Amino acid sequence: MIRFLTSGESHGKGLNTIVEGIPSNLKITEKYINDHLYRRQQGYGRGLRMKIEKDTAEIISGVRFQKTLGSPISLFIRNNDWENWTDKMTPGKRTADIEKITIPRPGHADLVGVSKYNFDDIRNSIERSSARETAARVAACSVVRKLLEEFGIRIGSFVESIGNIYPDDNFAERLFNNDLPPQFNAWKLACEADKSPVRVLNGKQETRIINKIKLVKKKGDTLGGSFYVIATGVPSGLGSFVHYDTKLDADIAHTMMSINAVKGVEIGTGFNSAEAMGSSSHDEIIRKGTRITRKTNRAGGIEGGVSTGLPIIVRVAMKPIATLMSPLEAVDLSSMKQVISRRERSDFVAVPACAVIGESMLAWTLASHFLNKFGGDSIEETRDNFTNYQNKLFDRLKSNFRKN
Ligand code: EPS
Repeated sequence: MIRFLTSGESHGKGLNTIVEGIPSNLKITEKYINDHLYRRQQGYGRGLRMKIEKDTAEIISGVRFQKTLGSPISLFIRNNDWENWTDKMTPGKRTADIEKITIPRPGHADLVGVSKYNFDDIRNSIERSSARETAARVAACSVVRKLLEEFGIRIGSFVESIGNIYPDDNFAERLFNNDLPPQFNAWKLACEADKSPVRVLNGKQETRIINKIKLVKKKGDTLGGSFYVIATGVPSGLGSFVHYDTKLDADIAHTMMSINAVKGVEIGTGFNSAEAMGSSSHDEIIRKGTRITRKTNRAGGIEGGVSTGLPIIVRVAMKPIATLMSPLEAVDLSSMKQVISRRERSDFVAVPACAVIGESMLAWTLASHFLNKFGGDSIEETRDNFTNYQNKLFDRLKSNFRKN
């Protein structure tokens, strides 16, 4: 079983994560982790914070000579902005002149946070509920992303829409139709998307989105959008149908939904399949050499909670950023009067970054099911188990069903 914890406030000293259960002898470097942290920081429409931070993870433990030791891997990301916030965020004594925040912003965890934790300052809520925490997730999940790569599993994402601007040719259709060259892999797709400041695959759409972000920014408003996260090279057999908490699709929905501002998750054709007939919804089964596979991939690579061996296709909806420069109404908790809500430095759009975080969460979920199935204290042991299963899959099916 693998698990990770994160700790850290948005303007505290930094973010910590401890990743546990990773087999020994997996090659990993700070550079590998930092390359993914860099990807999370990009995107047209981000706020000023991303200019202050140059997120890099320091490996504190669990790795020696660039290989995992099987012990907990601890990573630390320093917040450069801490220097500007030491008085306001000190774990030490409060100085009298630190102003309390009393007006909650609609759409944030401000009001629920102060109510639930019995705070007298909304700052106490803002700090941990901030999407800054996702930097620690990306760092933690980069370790398992590296593990999956050892087994040919690649993960990528692209932005489908921002502010209701969609491409004329949605790449997702090709994924559902299984209309992809054999060398297609999800990481190549991610690299393609990374070339765009809004991580879309279509130049015309990119220009329209950037223009819309500029307009919305002028109005003091924000935007959300949707993105796809894909994994290729996933073996069949991850997850299970035996219980609600062993299903791969259920776990993916859980981890995606856990990302700040995510409001919807679909696997495969998702909500569209509710409107289609069975005949245009399911994937016919075919034989390709020593593989039994599917003609199409509308199921998004999962049937009955178990991976089919086809690409995992996840679509995610992110709501618009909740901090508005032209704020909505709220109640000032110090006077209990109706007021205009507060402004706070924020992003205008963070869908491109959210897609990178989605990649990280998918990597985590897949790695968790992968190691549940193949186990291993060392990467070599995991590989033996994996290879054995993969090599025998077709022959086992054939011999099990052979008529005497
Ligand atoms: C973020 C850091 C935050 C925000 C953003 C994401 O920094 P700050 O609050 O200092 O500007 O830019 O967080 C949110 C939009 C949010 O709602 O929490 C980051 O590192 O990604």
